[in-house]
Amino acid sequence: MTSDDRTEKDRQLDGYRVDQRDSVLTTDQGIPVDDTDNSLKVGERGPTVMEDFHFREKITHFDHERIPERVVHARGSGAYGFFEPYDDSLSLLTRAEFLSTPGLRTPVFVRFSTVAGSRGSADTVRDVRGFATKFYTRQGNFDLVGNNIPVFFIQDAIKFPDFVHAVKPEPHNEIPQASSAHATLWDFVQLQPETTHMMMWLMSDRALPRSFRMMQGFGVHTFRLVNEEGLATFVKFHWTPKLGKHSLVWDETQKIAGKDPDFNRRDLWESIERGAYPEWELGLQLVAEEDEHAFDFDILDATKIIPEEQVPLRPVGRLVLDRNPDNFFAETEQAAFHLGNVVPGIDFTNDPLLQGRAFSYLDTQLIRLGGPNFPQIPVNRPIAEVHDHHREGYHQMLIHKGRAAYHPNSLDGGWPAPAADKGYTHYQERVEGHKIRKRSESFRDHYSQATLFWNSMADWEREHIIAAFRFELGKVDALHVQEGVVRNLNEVDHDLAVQVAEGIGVDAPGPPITPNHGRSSPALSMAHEPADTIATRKIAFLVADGVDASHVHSVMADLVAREAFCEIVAPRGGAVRGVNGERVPVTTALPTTASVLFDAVMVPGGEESVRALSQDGDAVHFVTEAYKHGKAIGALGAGTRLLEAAHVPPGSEQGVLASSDVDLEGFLASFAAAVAAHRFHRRPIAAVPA
Ligand code: HDD
Repeated sequence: MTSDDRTEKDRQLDGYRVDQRDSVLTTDQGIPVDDTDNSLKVGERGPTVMEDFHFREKITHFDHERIPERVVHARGSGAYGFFEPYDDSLSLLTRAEFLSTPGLRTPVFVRFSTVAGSRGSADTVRDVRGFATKFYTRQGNFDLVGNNIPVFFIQDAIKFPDFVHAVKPEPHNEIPQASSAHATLWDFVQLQPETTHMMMWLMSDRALPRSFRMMQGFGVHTFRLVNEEGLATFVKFHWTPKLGKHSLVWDETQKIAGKDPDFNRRDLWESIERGAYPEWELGLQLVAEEDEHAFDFDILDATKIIPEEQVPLRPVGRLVLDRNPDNFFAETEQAAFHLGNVVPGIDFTNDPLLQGRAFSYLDTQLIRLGGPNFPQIPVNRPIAEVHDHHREGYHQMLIHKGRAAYHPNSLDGGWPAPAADKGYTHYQERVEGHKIRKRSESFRDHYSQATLFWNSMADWEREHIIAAFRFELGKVDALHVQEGVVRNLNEVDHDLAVQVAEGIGVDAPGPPITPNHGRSSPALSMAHEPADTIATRKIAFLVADGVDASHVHSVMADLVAREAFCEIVAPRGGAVRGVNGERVPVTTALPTTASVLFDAVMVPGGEESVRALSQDGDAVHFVTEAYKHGKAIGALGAGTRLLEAAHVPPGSEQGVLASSDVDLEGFLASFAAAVAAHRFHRRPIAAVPA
């Protein structure tokens, strides 16, 4: 990146960066330290003396290094980048400059997360993923605190502590970690049918993203855009990944959780380090104020989507992440998102989930970051100027000059003064009513959209959903809870409920109260993703001594030209010997990796290499397991014999490409197409022992 490409936020952070190269060690007071390996003692064998200020300071700081983890979304990773609108067309609808100034690159920090697990939990668990974006706009910070699923578990924020207590590890034994497969969550779910739609998404492959870079993001709520005239338009925010939406399969995710618990974090970090910058398109669904009631659901209900077939996405700009943080704690851990951070031109609606969130996020930072001055932490600081009458508090970093920390004042010239027409003006919505604790009748239908989701799935997506329900409910040790969930599922789709019931061994339900309405929304399925790129897909080349190096070079050159990431995997590290004595450097040794960490496998030829691999259980398992997980497998020349050893049947329609080397060009094109297809879900794998 040249210095000209740097965002204003990046330049602001320079003032806080500390480069310790060529520096001597000092205390926090700047006193040079000559020895940090031995405490100050009376004689070589002690005792240690209290006056050792370096010892005291070092231990004290260490003792205080931890802060509370986030109460939800504790595990996450973040990156910086920018947002850029395509044109100025939104200027008619919103005062938000960052959405409508062509060429204006607004710096962003994005943090992706899981929800239920604690800070050290595995990345690939079945869970919702957080997708929180802080836009450092010239009009102040706007935080879009979204998820990778467009609906939520509950309709009213007052239910959030109940829901989170149910999904988190159970309170008596703190089991299970980072998993919804336990009785308390499903007990809550069966008693709170508003969760049904979200549970359909959670049991789908959406909860198992292959990469943060390959998942959608959603603002979830209906917000408002407000223009210069004060006129509002309802809006839903959608992030669509440039690399397409892709998921892992459940068996794979469980294995990755052990092999590489940092799988998604590493993927984000490495792709940015390699210059393959993740990118999303921002799309908006816009609904005129007068159409608020034009739908058969309430647009203020966060358990509902607006089907894209009804209100198509309007593409408005792109988000690019191009820089990893320098320090995880300072930046990612201390990043404080707040749904209440909006800029002029973006406003709230009366969605009761949204209104409650607007309280919770500020509140939580006070305990997590230790006081009201957390907006001064570098990652949280706006690039817009900040002037206020707030004073003091823990960790105050600013030296406010002047006498008058109040408004109005005459002693400091009345400054800082209200911004008049440049200020944030709340949308002047007319509201009236009785003060009541009640849910709107318009929020009552909990099943129609769950059915819409189910109806929109491809057959393999449905199989995955059924398997997920069977797994999760199979872990529930209370029969009445299992039965309660099946009863709810029956109102989604009878066949779904019957299949889940059969799998967990409870009685199949009778006919539902309301039969399946038969409608679908193709946009909800991941089966229609274009298979047009293999960029950043990880491909393992399985090799041993005696490999045909020309196969390695020609196939790898082709895949790299298509922007794939290739690694040479061999029984040991270092290098292997090619068939003509050449040195082929090894990227990863088999004992340190596994097929689950790759998207595809390539087996080059070379009699000796393939013979060795066929007798190596790890190598054979690598191929068998990749087959089981639906991944593209290629083999050239003698390499095809490793597929035989792994009992993998060749067949291009199932993504297994074995070639005798005659038509390399044809092989390369078909292999790339198979990798781009991501997964082959129709393979007969029931009996595959991997
Ligand atoms: Fe939340 C964190 C997303 C409902 C209360 N939430 C948090 C994060 C994301 C979301 C992505 C992590 C931010 C980060 O990376 O630091 N939350 C959502 C979405 C919701 C939602 C999309 C529904 C549409 N959340 C929600 C409700 C409440 C909260 C209803 C409370 C009434 N959420 C919090 C929190 C957290 C949080 C307790 C924990 C850590 C934090 O805020 O900073 O305030």
